[in-house]
Amino acid sequence: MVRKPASPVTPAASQPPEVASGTPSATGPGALLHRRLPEPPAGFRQGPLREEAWRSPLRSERTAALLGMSVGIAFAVCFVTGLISHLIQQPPGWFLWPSRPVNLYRVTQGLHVITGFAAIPLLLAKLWTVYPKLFEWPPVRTVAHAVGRLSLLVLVGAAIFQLVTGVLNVARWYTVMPFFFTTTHYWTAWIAIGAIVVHVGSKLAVIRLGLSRPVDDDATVDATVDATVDAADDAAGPAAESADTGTDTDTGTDTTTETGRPVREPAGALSRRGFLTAVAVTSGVVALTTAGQTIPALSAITVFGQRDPNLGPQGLPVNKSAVSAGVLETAVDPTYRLRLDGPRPQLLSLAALRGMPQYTVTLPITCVEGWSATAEWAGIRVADLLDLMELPEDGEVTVVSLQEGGLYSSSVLSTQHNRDPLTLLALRLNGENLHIDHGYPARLIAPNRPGVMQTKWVSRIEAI
Ligand SMILES: Nc1nc2c(c(=O)[nH]1)N[C@H]1C(S)=C(S)[C@@H](COP(=O)(O)O)O[C@H]1N2
Ligand SMILES: [Mo]
Repeated sequence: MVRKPASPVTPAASQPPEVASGTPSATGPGALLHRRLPEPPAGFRQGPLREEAWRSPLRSERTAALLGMSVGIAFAVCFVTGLISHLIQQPPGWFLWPSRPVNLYRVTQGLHVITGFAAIPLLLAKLWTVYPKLFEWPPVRTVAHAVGRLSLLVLVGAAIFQLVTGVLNVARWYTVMPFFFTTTHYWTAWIAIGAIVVHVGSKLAVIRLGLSRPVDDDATVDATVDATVDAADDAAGPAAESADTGTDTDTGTDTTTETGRPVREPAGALSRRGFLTAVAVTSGVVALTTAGQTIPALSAITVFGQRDPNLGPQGLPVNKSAVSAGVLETAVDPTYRLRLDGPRPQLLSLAALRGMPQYTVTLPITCVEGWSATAEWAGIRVADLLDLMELPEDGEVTVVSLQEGGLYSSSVLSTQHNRDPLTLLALRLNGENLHIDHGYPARLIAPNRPGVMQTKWVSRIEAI
């Protein structure tokens, strides 16, 4: 039970200001939270629960804090970029997404997927660094301690869930997800980010001290951190109390001897610096080999990207084919008419559409799954069609597909996008008539918009 001596504890750490001033009183509601719970029989303390079971010097507060910080930053980037993607697709009244710069969504969504993939090795390393805490003894010290451990379960569960479902979605492996990916991934993101904020808040003292020393200087920092945190954590007793197991944070104390001097690592063993470097390199390699699906210069080394942005009919990937959308016949029906449902309804044949002024734009398709590819599109300005149907300047429209049912068979074109001169009802792609899988006879292409909102096989434009 005596995990460490009082000797390495600095006077400041053994009397931290938090303990002196701000601890719950012995009678307040805090007292219940911090009352010691009875310890389970010592006989249960076997196997991984043994005191000496976890000895790797690679597990220190310092490595845990650095890895935690990188996981935190990665999740923050994923959260913000994911939130942007969600808001664009389901915009509340206050949210206006601009049509320029044309590649902005490509950057935010590319970052979302690349960062998510790069976070996998970081999270694995972080979990490896801290998982001995699963076996801390006693399993629960106080009610507050038990609540803290439960909240970690939520944090780890939500974080793993986000990375796993994100990868499954990019891999388009929906059969193993018995829920609707988009909604679930969105709400779990809030749980994950909330749990991260709570976790960081509760560990600030450890994190600050853990980060304040060089990586390989493991002499007294861990013990100091432990003492401080134990004291703050565990107001029931004095900081250096020998009965305090301090297992909350001291997975790295194994390198501290009774006198607080570091144990020498055997020559040739992986150092902490080496461990962190290996993790960083792995994460970087994953990022680079994912990024090729959206950064053309890296496409040759794409391993984790599911799409080569150059592969597919007319040099562009296809997500939903004409066959799977059930439009094989309707799309090539000679009686096809584009219906404009507005103040002045119109029916336009393909020949009529081809007879209107044609424009050429260079714009990317940016799939939410992270791949994107730039192409040259030619067709009619949507603004011209809106004028034809006499839609008011501030009017919005829904673009509807020949495809019946399906989540992406229609999309809303907001005022920011529908009058933009780059927003086309495209008839041609890279110099040819649209391939049927790219939306023949006509598809929407607008700047700075998720792929799911670039509706293919358009049959109707409808005023809202
Ligand atoms: N009608 C319809 N349009 C659609 C879809 C769809 O399922 N149905 N998928 C969208 C998605 S998810 C993407 S990424 C783009 C891909 O366009 P592309 O196949 O021409 O590359 O089309 C979009 N347009
Ligand atoms: Mo997509």
